[in-house]
Amino acid sequence: MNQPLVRSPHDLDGPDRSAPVRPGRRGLILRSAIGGILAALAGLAAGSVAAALLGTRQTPVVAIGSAFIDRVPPWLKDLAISLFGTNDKTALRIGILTVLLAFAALGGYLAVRRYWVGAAVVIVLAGVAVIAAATRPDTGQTGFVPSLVAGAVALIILRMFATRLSGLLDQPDDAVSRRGFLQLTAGVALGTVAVGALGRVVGGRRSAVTDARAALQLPVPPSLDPPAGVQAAGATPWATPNDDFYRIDTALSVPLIMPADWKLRIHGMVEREISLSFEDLLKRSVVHKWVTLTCVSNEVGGDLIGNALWSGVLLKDLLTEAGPAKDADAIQSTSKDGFTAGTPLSTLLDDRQSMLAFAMNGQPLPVEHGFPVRIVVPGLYGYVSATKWLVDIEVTRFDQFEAYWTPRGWSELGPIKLSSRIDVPRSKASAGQVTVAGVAWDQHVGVSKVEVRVDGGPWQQAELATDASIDTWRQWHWTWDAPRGNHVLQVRAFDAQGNPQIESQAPPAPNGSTGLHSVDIKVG
Ligand SMILES: Nc1nc2c(c(=O)[nH]1)N[C@H]1C(S)=C(S)[C@@H](COP(=O)(O)O)O[C@H]1N2
Ligand SMILES: [Mo]
Repeated sequence: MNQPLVRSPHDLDGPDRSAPVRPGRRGLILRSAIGGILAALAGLAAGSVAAALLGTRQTPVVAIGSAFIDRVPPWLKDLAISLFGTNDKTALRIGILTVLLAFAALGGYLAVRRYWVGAAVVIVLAGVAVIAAATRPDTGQTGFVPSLVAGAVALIILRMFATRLSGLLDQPDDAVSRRGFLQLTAGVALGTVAVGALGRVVGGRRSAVTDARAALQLPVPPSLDPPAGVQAAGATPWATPNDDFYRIDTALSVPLIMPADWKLRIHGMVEREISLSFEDLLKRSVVHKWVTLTCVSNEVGGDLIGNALWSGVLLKDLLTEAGPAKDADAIQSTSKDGFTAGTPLSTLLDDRQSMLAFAMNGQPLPVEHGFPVRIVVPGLYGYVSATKWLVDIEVTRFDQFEAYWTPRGWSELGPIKLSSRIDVPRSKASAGQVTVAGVAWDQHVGVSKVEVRVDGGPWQQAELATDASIDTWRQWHWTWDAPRGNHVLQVRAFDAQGNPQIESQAPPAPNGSTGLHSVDIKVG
């Protein structure tokens, strides 16, 4: 009754523990682990089909991953971004799958000896996924079902493996049991692949949304070309193509919204609630504006920044129509998947042209960038303003709510900090005339000067490219007569009032990194 759970009946008979594991036993361990892993994979495949049929994104892996993302501490999020960049989501999926399968292997090993002990491992794993899915804000009523289905299928298959393999416990070399295991393995593997393929066919929601996106006719900007003179030779392209635009969000699987189903409610401390469909939005007067978006998680010298031509409707117009109460000071914007941002009302009502954007560089918003509608506020980090897959705006007061990142260690307010970056050279150069170039930004304040220095020497003024507006980044370049050897290049910017960039180093949390970008250059 009280023997350790992992012991087999052999152990009870008192085998010599110091004896080398018999080949038959090692084979049993391997087979039982394979059984556990296949049971889990079959469950996951069934869960994906269930998710596709129900039209939910909450497969077991997505459910666990999303719950994980909501709970990870800021330092770990930053570490993930710096290790994996925009691939952090793929890394998380692989990580979760690896952990799940490792536990499943253990479950398989245990189940052969005592089915219910192995089954308990599967039940706990499925239970975690069910709870994770059920506590998501965006799962609706059925989000937990795929995890439930996955758990049930995994249990059934685990039972089949346990039954087949238990024969090998007493007779490790029993040919009939071995053949039974092989047949079951082949059957389950084939079944899993077939069910997985079915899931792909059924999961047509993504293609329905991409088709609807492709079919949209949106107001076209007068020109997609950057204003004249904004590009400095050698620097990053001033206009960031949609495919190269950084992506940061908590959505492990992107919300899929059909434009025809999209509705936005503007409510709360207003005189008149407004409800808008996508069609209503397009009927309103449209603005096109270049705005540089920046992520608060951007490290000094990092690339979580991009500049695009956004098209949309002014929030100022909509909010004025709704009539905010005098003592309201914020909006809380909510995404389809439950993400929220808190934005000062003043930044939406002033002249900076904050907007509900539906297009990016003349294209409907890419699905990953918030299709069909997101917010763009010049001058604020994305986490306090740029809600993608927007579905709700509540006019309120900062003392009435906490947005998504606030209880997770980030400041309530997130104005972008003056910063600058060296784009070229990054590591090597040939002796002689070298173009040093990069970008500087201080959205909605403006950049007035950029300086570069070599090896801690005197600051030298760089040449600034044309300024498109105070809401976009500004490019600069400087010609360096580079001598051979190892050198350190540094850059610093000044804002429109002539204030220099903060030189002391600070990490991204809680409200944006500071410090000067330095690069080590080997001149040969
Ligand atoms: N729905 C939703 N919107 C979101 C986020 C999110 O996690 N969920 N992240 C914000 C953050 S932190 C940033 S920096 C910007 C990034 O926008 P992008 O991915 O289009 O570059 O989106 C903002 N909008
Ligand atoms: Mo961000």
